[in-house]
Amino acid sequence: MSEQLKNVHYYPGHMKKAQDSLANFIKSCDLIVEIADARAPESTRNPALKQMIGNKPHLIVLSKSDTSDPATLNLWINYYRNQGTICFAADLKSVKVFNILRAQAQPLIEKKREKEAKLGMKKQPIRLLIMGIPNVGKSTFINNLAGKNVVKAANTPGVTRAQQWIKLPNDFVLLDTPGILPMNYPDGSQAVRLALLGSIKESVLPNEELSIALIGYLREEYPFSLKERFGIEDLRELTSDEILIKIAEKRGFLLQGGSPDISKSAISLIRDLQDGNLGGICLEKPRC
Ligand SMILES: Nc1nc2c(ncn2[C@@H]2O[C@H](COP(=O)(O)OP(=O)(O)OP(=O)(O)O)[C@@H](O)[C@H]2O)c(=O)[nH]1
Ligand SMILES: [Mg+2]
Repeated sequence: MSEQLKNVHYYPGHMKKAQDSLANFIKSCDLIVEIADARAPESTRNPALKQMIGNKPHLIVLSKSDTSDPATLNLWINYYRNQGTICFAADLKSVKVFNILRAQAQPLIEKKREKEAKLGMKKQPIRLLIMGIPNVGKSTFINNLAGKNVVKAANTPGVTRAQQWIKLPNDFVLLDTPGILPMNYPDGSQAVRLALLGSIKESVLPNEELSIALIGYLREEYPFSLKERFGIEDLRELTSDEILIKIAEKRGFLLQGGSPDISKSAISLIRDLQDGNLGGICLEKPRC
């Protein structure tokens, strides 16, 4: 891995501001819903946010399950459940998750209602704080629960820039928050995964190196994805650089003069991963 991929420092000012104000919101909410990407669950969690959660009731939603490898995803769900954390995976774009969430949060809701009854208080809404790194699907999760588009969601990091409370037509109130990245990456491969999945914006890390790293991983763990998507049979005889050239040739990405357009090939491979066109992929496995 090159020095540029190993030493990533990318922590825009708006993230620091968002992280600073998160502490107060954490205090006042009933449940923290942390969204992480089902293709790299642990890499798409921010250690600083994990620490801020403390003992607050906490649930992990692994988004984009439709693009993940089901067998490895199951290992991850069990990994978190074995740690005592409530966790479920979902395709937030096509499966309604309200009932799943309500069932998972039920013990907590009952506890809150009992406390209110004891104090003679009126029922208060259940306050959920939705947090995570950029582009993991926090706003999509909220739109899913609301049953319509109440907040903006798009495949680019940093869409949500400010905290925003959303009232649902039931007992729930949700807080959408801006994505917050880790301040640094002791293990460079985490930054690579975040860039590949679109949580670190495209201009921060070189696409060609990212795509070579991706090819290196896919040829070991998911050779069929490269074979099926691009019709490359002789994977073992090719280097990762040569595979990137082959992808350019197979997709017809050629520069003037006919040589392969590596840059276009790299961007399109990364886009294929992000859009789920390479089949179900997990970029990491739990250490059991
Ligand atoms: N395939 C798939 N795409 C999803 C899913 N959830 C979210 N997305 C897509 O992921 C992209 C990012 O979603 P957002 O909801 O904007 O993510 P966010 O976490 O709010 O991002 P920021 O506000 O930038 O921090 C969008 O293109 C969504 O359509 C899912 O479960 N499956
Ligand atoms: Mg958002």
